Amino acid sequence: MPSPVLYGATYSVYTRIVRLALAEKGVAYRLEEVDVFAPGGPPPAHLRRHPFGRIPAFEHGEVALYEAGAIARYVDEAFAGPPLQPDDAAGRARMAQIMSLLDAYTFRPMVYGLYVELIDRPARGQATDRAVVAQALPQTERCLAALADLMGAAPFLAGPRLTLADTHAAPMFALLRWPAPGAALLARFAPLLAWWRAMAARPAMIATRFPGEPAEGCDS
Ligand SMILES: N[C@@H](CCC(=O)N[C@@H](CS)C(=O)NCC(=O)O)C(=O)O
Repeated sequence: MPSPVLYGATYSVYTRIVRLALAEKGVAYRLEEVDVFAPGGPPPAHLRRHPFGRIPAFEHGEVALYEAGAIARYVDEAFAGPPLQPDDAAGRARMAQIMSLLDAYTFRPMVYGLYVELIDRPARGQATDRAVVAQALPQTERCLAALADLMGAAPFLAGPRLTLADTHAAPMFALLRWPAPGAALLARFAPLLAWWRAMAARPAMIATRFPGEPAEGCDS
């Protein structure tokens, strides 16, 4: 079987989610860059892989997938390496709950509401929409409170060991702590901050940093 191919971009949160799962499993793969934000829209070849024109998409032999959570589960189950899902039904359900919470409630305020408005738009010479930021801050805080509650005293989001919940969350947190208001919000949740720092120090996270992403703490 040939090595898997991941179609995505180094700036993409959802591409990084899959890259983290591949790296934590120790799976060699090829990243084929696809720019879905190109002026003409996603390339036609990519629309055949992903009918919604998003990234990532994934191929491994005959297996072709899109949707990061599904790809990450496939990577965990199809390859050798440390298991990235809990052994028990309750643990797997908790992991899936956190991944769903991140997709449904967290990604938009954390990434578009804070990172894009406060870092990305100014870097492009565009004005920050303060109303969007003002709305995103309490929405993000609610997500952090829910995650901290679900995490309890465990070192990882879904229990005692690293799971796909952690690899799903970490790229979003990398963008959250980039603008100062995001970092300040995260600092109010001590267990989540400790989790983030441990995640940021993992070789898989360091190897997949977003372009221009500031290093965390002392690892630079
Ligand atoms: N539900 C998708 C979300 C993927 C997604 O939104 N990817 C972003 C990049 S991180 C994208 O392709 N955005 C292009 C667009 O919004 O047009 C998944 O889980 O893979």
